[in-house]
Amino acid sequence: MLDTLIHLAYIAAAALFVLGLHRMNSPATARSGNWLSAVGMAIAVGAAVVDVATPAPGQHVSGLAWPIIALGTVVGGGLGLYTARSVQMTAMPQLVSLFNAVGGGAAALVAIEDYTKLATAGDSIPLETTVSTVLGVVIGCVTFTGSLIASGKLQGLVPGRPIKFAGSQVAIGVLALVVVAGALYLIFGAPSLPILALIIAAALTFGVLMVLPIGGADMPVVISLLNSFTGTAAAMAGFVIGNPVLIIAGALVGAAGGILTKLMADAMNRSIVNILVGGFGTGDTGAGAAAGAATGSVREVGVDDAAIMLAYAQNVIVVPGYGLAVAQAQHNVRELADLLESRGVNVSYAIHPVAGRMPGHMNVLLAEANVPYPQLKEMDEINPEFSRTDVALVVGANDVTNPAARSNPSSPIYGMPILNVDQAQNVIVIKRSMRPGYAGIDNELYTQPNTGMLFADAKDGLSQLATAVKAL
Ligand code: TAP
Repeated sequence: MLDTLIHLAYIAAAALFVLGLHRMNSPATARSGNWLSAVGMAIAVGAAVVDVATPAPGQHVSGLAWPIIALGTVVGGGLGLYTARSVQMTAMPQLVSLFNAVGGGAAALVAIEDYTKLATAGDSIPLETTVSTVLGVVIGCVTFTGSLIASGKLQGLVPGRPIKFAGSQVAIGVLALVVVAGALYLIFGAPSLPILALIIAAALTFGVLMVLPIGGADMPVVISLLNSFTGTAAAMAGFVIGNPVLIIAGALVGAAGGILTKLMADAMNRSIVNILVGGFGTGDTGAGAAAGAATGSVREVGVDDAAIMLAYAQNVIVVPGYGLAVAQAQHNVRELADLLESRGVNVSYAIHPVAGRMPGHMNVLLAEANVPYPQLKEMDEINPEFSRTDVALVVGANDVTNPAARSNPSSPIYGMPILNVDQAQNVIVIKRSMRPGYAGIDNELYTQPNTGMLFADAKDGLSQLATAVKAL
């Protein structure tokens, strides 16, 4: 009876995970989706605790199980709550990466513990257990160290530039061979703890060497890929210990992370392999960016002229990008938009899928400033609107507005879908200088005759515009 209840609780938890994930489809329902998933997780943890507390006849549960579960819940839950509440929005990618590391490491530990128990008992280990164990250990260990390096790169603890050394490719190849050979030995040969230890060491080193050569600015894609690995490792751990909810949750994370990785790569018109081995992007906005200052005739626009253009427009599209996040100017853009709307201007926001440095970066920022969701338009929806728009106000966005992606086959971003900002009647660009963005290339938009550059920090520029609009 209790067993049935526990399984029903697992099914309810799995259903809540699926529903929660579905509600993440739109910013309007994402918060409730998060809550549903959290309730699902609480149910799953509760059911697992009851499961441990009521061992089957003949099954021995250590007296230490309860104190360890209680300690884990208090320490893990407390740390999770504290970090989630205190983290800066811009530091979210590195926090997600740390959580990935913890998830991957935990999945590997579960598999290692189970295998060690079976191997030391001297019994023969069923093939399916060995396969799940080996996969769980390998994926979990690669995710653990890979995610720590990714997090370190984003936090500035590890240099963001691609780090390569002589023979690093060979070393990666040798480690991969060691992992595969060791896995085959365990699957088809006798149980062996030294071979398991060798696989663990090789997989941990592989994770480090896999992520070091990737540029810091590509880390969000790498983190999404590692997130997908975490899910897969957790699903494997679920197979090892026979826990259905771990299998389902792990498979959901694995699939969702994989799809997100593919979507991000597509939105940058790059393959996942190119991201992993391409060494693209410096990861630092300073030195690399300064290298390619744009040439051509640039027209500057003053704050007062820009304010007049905006205030007397019928339609304005705001195009936010990474610079908006750097300047933390989300509240200022909202204030300016409110002022314009009070004058009868239609304002909407064009959201490019990879604007900023993490998935949903612009949605999260604008939601923080309570910008109404219906004003946020996805790229495919807003692109036909630009040619009917009086003013496109670009705030700290660069690559995602570069017409070279459409017209210049030799451009590194050629083929990347962009926002058709250049088709608006007038374009106002707020940025601090002519320095390029993440891709390190000039933007043809800035030399178009209908573009006016307003050189300023996004926060300052927007608040000066708001003051000027108020004065009209
Ligand atoms: P970027 O092309 O990186 O351009 C950002 C611009 O913001 C820079 O040119 C910079 O110019 C300006 N800026 C920086 N700080 C500013 C401030 N305080 N005030 C005003 N402007 C400021 O950004 P984007 O258009 O959002 O494109 C994102 C890029 O990142 C794409 O190339 C994309 O492929 C890449 N990427 C995105 C993701 C995800 S998931 N979002 C993941 C990996 C890579 P100044 O220095 O002159 O001010």
